[in-house]
Order: sequence, then structure tokens, then C-alpha cells
Amino acid sequence: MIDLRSDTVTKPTAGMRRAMADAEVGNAAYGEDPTVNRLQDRAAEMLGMEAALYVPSGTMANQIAVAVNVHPGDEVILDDESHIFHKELGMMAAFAGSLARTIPTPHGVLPLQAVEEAIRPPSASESKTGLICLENTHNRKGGAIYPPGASRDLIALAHSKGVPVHLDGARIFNASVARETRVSELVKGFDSVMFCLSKGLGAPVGSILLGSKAFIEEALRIRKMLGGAMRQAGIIAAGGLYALEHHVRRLADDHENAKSLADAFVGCPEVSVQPVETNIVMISLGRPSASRFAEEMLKRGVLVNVISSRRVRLVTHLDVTQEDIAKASQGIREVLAG
Ligand code: TLP
Repeated sequence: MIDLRSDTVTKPTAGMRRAMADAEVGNAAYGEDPTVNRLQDRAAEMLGMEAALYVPSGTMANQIAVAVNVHPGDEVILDDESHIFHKELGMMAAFAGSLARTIPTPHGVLPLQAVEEAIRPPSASESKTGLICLENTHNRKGGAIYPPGASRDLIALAHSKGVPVHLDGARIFNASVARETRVSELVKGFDSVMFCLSKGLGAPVGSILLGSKAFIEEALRIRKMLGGAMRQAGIIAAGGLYALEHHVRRLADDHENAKSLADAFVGCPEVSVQPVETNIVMISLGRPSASRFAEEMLKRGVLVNVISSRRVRLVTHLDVTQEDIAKASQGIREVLAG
């Protein structure tokens, strides 16, 4: 099977498994796991943030960031297809008690004017704007990169109104490699950032949440509330460290593969492909339907992700070779011709 459903499907490489097997461990919840501590320090250094916290998943990292920043009844401004709003099961309301103030966006980039209008001035009779969240790269917008200028302007606006900004940077390393820009440049100015080790970077488990020392101290308490304090987590953290050392630059291969995969759809009248910037190919189909397309691809040994009745997502990653892409492209042409 060629699995293009997600970049979360990668399996640890032999080198990564060796690093995991050899990892020094301790009780991470006591702050005594040397490998977890090394991973957190390395991540903070790479992103240029004060402090970092290893957490089991990207969802937990995002929801901790929301909960640190809001009180029940506060609003969070974010785009209506963001992962935090769309795919985290209403946890920002269920756990933190916040309200989503969503803004529709064509490419996942929040328009400044709409954000300015959505930020509420301090008032005794209205909700407070507690947080603004951005996503880079944007999952449901086909791996689109948030333009650095646009995020800088948004942060400046938010800070001028006293509102913190969180970045869901699950795939921020894809943006960094595609733009040939240091990841620390892309996250400059954000109050908190999360990135996933278990997506394109190819580690089996975990995400990193970053921010100021004070933010991470509070994040530690909320991670514990969510049952996310881990013990001898160095075993899995070693996979994350290995990924940061060995799997960043190779993301460029995934981007190349995604571009050639997208080419297979070119010229099909009933299909539109979102411009491919990183490792996600998002297509909209007239005919066949998304589920029919997925069934036909499955018969040809290729798994794709049905996003809605008309949308399909294909994601390239560490476990997909150029040969796999050629085979999948052949399958796509056959299905669309049929
Ligand atoms: N994305 C997964 C699914 O949940 C859709 C995927 O296959 O793409 N932020 C972004 C932008 C994400 O894409 C994801 C996961 C998360 C956060 C959550 O990370 P996890 O799965 O580690 O909780």
C-alpha cells in the first residue's frame, strides 16, 4: 500500500529506532529525563524561544496554549478551517470555556482588517478577546505557507491591542524548508508556538509547545490536568531528537514529490488542485465523488484521505518514494480517465 492519507503514518527508521533503544531515561514528570530535557532545549534553541515542553500530541499542545491564555467566556480569533477549531472536537470550549470567533479565509491568512474588527475593546459588557491563533502550514488549505510579512503585521496588530498570538506550527519545518528560511525567523514574535515531531519529521510520538518561561510553567500545570505528564518518555523523545537532527532538510524531497503528484491531476476538467507549496496536495473533484475516487485508488494500492464529499487530500512523507509517486500518479490518471 502507498499511504498518502497523512504524514502521521510514517514508521521510525532503523537509525531512529536505535537512538530510541539507546536513550537515557528518567522520570520526565519530575523533570529528570535527560533525553526529554535535551529535546526541549534543542527545540527551544532551534526556534529561538525561551522554553519548551514535550507533550504527547499536537492537539494537546494547542489546547494547553488556549487554556493558558483564556478565561471561560473569552473569545479566540482564528480561521474557520483551522485545526484548532475544526478538528479538535470543540475542546477550546469544552476544556478552556472559550468561544471561537472564526473568520473565513481563502488561503488560511487572516485579513488584518477583519481581525481588527473582531478584537473587542476592553468592556464590562462584552467577552474579552483572549487569543488569536494562526496555522502554518495550513492543513485544510493544502499545506499553504503563511506569508511571514502577514504574520508579522498580525502579531503587531494583536500586541498593540494587548492580545497574545499562538501559532499552530504543526508543519512549520515544512514552511521553513520550502521558503529556505530559518524556522526561528518564521516564529519570531509569536507568544507561543507548537510543532509536531510525528508528522513530516517522522518521529513516532509527540509535539513541542514553546513560549516564555512563565508560559511554560503554566503549561506544565495544564499538561498535568490533561494527563499528559509522562514518565520515562526519553524513549520516544529520542525519536524526536533524531528527527530534528536528520529529517529536516529531507522535507524538500516530500515537497518535490507532492508537486509531481499534483501534476497527475493537470488537464482533468472536473478536478481543481490547490497550488502545492509543501507536502500536501488538496484536490476538489466534480466527478467522480471524493469517496468514489478514494475507492478506485484503493483498488490500485493507494490510500488517500477523503476530506469532504468533494475534497480529497494526499500527503507525501518519509515513507513515500519517487517510485511510489510514479505508481500513484499512474493510478490517478487511470481513475480520472475512467
Ligand atoms: N493533523 C492530522 C489530522 O488530525 C487531520 C493530519 O493527518 O493532518 N495542527 C495541525 C495543523 C494538524 O494538521 C494536526 C494533525 C494537529 C494540529 C494535531 O496534531 P495531533 O494529531 O498530534 O494531535
